[in-house]
Amino acid sequence: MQIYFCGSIRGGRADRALYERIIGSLRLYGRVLTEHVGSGKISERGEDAVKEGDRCIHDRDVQWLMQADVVVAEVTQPSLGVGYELGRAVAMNKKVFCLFRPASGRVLSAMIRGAENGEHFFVRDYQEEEIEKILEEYFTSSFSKTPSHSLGQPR
Ligand code: 6IA
Repeated sequence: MQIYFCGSIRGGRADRALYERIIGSLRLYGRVLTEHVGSGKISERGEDAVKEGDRCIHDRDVQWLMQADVVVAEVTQPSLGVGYELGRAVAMNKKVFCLFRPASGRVLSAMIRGAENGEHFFVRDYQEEEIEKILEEYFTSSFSKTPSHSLGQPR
């Protein structure tokens, strides 16, 4: 199973450590294509991207999105890039699972909350402590997949 994880980069890195935790859990279900989203080396200023160029980043990410079996997004920190990825994922008919923390005090965009359709696109409100359980419930109900600790290796 190939998993595309979305989280804010230039939109702000306040939740980076949580992204790393989510990526660690997602590895129990398959290969995470976008592990860099949780990396402490990537700042929101994005100076490191200059070498590669934004077009390369965009094109590579869209390729990975096409390959993905499922898209999981932490959407609490608003990010244009994450919103764009979700829109592209819907257009590709991908299964999408969005995670939002109401305790942040934010209100999720209607374009994400309102995209929920009970079929391919789900939005789940959660608290940080329950993340592992919520991912397990999602992967079990949508893919009949239980966590496999032998898969839990970085790429
Ligand atoms: O607008 P944002 O930067 O917050 O968009 C974040 C989303 O876009 C993430 O889910 C990533 O999949 C994707 N994305 C944005 N920037 C990059 C990137 N830059 N590398 C890979 N994916 C990216 C290189 C890091 C750079 C900012 C230092």
